[in-house]
Amino acid sequence: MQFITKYFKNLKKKIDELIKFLSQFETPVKIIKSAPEKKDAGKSSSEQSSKDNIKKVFIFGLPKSGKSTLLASIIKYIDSGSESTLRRDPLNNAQSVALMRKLIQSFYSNKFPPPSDKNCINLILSYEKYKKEKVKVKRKVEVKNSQQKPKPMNKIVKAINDLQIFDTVQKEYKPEFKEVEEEIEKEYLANYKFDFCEVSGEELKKFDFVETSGSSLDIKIKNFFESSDCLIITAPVKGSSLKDLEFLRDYIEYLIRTGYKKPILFIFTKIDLIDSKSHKEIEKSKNLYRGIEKLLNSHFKNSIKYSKFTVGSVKENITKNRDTGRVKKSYTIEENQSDRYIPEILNFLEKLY
Ligand SMILES: Nc1nc2c(ncn2[C@@H]2O[C@H](COP(=O)(O)OP(=O)(O)O)[C@@H](O)[C@H]2O)c(=O)[nH]1
Ligand SMILES: [Mg+2]
Repeated sequence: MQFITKYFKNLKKKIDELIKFLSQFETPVKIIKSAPEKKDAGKSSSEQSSKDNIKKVFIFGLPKSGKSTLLASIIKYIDSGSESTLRRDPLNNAQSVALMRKLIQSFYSNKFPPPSDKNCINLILSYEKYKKEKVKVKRKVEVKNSQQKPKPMNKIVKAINDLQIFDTVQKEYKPEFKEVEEEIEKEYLANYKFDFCEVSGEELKKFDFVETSGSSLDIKIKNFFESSDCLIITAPVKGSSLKDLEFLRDYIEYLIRTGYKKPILFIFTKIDLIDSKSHKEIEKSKNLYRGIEKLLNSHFKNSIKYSKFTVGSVKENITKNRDTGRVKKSYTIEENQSDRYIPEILNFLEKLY
């Protein structure tokens, strides 16, 4: 008798617990949303740390070789393109933002950027874009198990099981896992920040140790050059004088002598000036740089890339001064096609990250 009383007491206790458990289902069910996956979750640590890392780009090119036009085209491409967003930072880079405005304004009215008289223009170009990256991830997958996987229990059955009132406890299922590696594509927001240093013609000449012996390069420019992450050389396919080419050649000798190790992008500019169908014209322009190319290829074989660029088609405007009778030539952009050439250049720059 005592045993039966104890049994029923126990059973009552268990049923009370069961009722208590079931009563919680009367309260409204809360849905907790998991936090959205961060877009940059797939970033590798090197990318994370380089987020604010600014890459220095030294642009070397003789006066009027198209350096400013190239910079204006890069800004325009980023500003008007659908895949990237130009970021300005007027609080930290007021000068840069002012210059950017000037370049964009002249460019959108089909004018070439105004020449600069400063010894070096620093243009901080910052932009972001979504990038896809293939990453390898390790994942656990269940190995086929001889033991049968139990059907998912509903909460009530599980509660009864847990309370162990009845003898119906299901055998514990122990799945076996193995680790597999697979490649997945992750999207992340990449930040790029470049500091372009475009040196004025006068300052650039100070690289010419033959002509200006004794005069030294501005220390800021020298430091920038020495700490640069890459070098862009602009070389027009037409219109360079023999003196210009000699100077460029000596600059390359200077790079070899000082052991420049960073990536170099050699851009043939103003390619609209030669007829792409004329074999003779192409050969003539190739001949201009043949010696320079040979020198570059033998000494910077693994770090040099070549590219080409044009702003598009250019219109020559001739105005005659009524009083003096002097003729003045000016150029405007007829059709801006620079966007075509920028992705290759940006690809080179983004690889620095
Ligand atoms: N035909 C042609 N002329 C260009 C092109 N880019 C620049 N120019 C001309 O070259 C001049 C100098 O260009 P700029 O970019 O200021 O050269 P920088 O002195 O090296 O900065 C411009 O005013 C234009 O007249 C181009 O792609 N095609
Ligand atoms: Mg310029």
